[in-house]
Parts: sequence; structure tokens; C-alpha cells
Amino acid sequence: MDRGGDDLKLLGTWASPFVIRVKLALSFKGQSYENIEEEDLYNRKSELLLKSNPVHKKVPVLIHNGRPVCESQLIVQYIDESFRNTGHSLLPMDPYERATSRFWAAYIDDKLFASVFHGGRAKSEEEKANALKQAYTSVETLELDFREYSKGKPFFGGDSVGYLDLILGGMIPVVHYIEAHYGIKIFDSTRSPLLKSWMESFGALDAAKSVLPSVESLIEYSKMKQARAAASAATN
Ligand SMILES: N[C@@H](CCC(=O)N[C@@H](CS)C(=O)NCC(=O)O)C(=O)O
Repeated sequence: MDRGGDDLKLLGTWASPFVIRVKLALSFKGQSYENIEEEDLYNRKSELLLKSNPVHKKVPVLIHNGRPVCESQLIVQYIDESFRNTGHSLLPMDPYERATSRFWAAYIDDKLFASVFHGGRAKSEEEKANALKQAYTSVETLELDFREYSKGKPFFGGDSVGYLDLILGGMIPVVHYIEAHYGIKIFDSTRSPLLKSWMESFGALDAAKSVLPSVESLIEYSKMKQARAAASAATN
């Protein structure tokens, strides 16, 4: 990988779907970077994060030659535009198709990701069931979009990976984790056969495999977080 005089630093936490999508973009564009892990994102944010993303104070932040770029969807677009000559283009060239890609990226975060996230934090079984229902509805809508978008090809980008593949690709580890931990299949062969095979094809690509954390590491991480929360509840 050639840094080509570009200094890239990525502030993140390894399990975050938002951070993973940025890592995927850097990987598919063949860019190396310095990975800076926030040690304790929810209790003590680093000075670098507070200085780089003073508005939201969230990861990921990509620092390119000293200048921070925030918000994962915008970072992926920035990477695509900044490294036009390496790898292939992620967003389509046609303005209408670009707008449509951005529309579906927002849908993935605002509907699918949001319901999965709420399901994980639900306080009651009813809340959990509602979140899951919402997630399935979003998956069905996205399946229809994928059918139209991919035109029988394996990826949202057609024969090669594009913007939406990376945006949704960041969620793959959490989808595997939910299946392993709760026995819930977010993408399955009845509701979303195309997305299920998309997930398998995408996850098998070298540029994705080198980035996506394993389900085992996420299970360990979640156990560690639960133990930490229990310990802090016991001392308070
Ligand atoms: N919309 C943001 C969401 C980023 C986000 O929620 N990051 C989480 C980690 S997964 C975070 O930094 N949370 C810290 C906090 O909420 O204080 C993006 O796409 O970058």
C-alpha cells in the first residue's frame, strides 16, 4: 500500500459499524493509515477526539494531513473523492444515481441500523419485539432496492463494490453477532435472499476480510462490557 505523501489517521473503536465502514473504504481504496483506538469512548474521550470532533464528540474521525473529517458516510465519500486514482470509484458518476445512493445510505442508518441499535438497548420484551419488527420491515425495503439496484449482479455497485456495499458492509459483524448471540437472523433466505447472499459474497472479499472483526471477538467484547457494567452497578 502506498501512502503517496498522504498522512491518514483514523480515530475509532474497532467494534463500531461506523468505524468499520471507513476502514472498508480505506481498504478497498488501498490506503494505509494510522489506526488510533479510543481507549474508553464512553467514559473518557481523548483530547484528540474532542479537538477533532468538537460538535458530536463521536468516532470515526479521519484526519487527513492534519484536517479532521467527521461522520462516517461523509468520510467514505471524502475518501472516494480524495483517492480517485486508486481502486475504483465507489459512488456512481451519474448525479441522479449518486443522490439515490446517498438516499439509501441514510435509510440504512436511520431505519435499519437505528432499529437494530434500539433492539439491543430495549428495556422490555415488547420494546425488543417492536424494534425487531422495524428492522425486518427495513430489511424488506432494502431487499427490494437491492434487487433493482444490483440488476442481478452480486453487489450494490454491480460487479464491483460501491458506496452502499461499504455503508451496509460495516454492519456485517453486528449482524453475525446478533445471530450467534440471540439466534436472530437479520438477513435470511426467506425475507432477504439477495441480501443474505450479498453478505456472504461481500464478506468473502480479501479487502473486506482483512477489516471485518470476527464474531468471536465481538462476543468477548460484549461479555467484557456486561461485566464492566455489572461491576459499576454493584459499586454504585
Ligand atoms: N452518525 C455518526 C455516528 C457515529 C457514532 O455513533 N459513533 C459512536 C461509536 S459506534 C460514538 O462515537 N459514540 C460515542 C458517544 O455517543 O458519545 C457517524 O456515522 O459517524
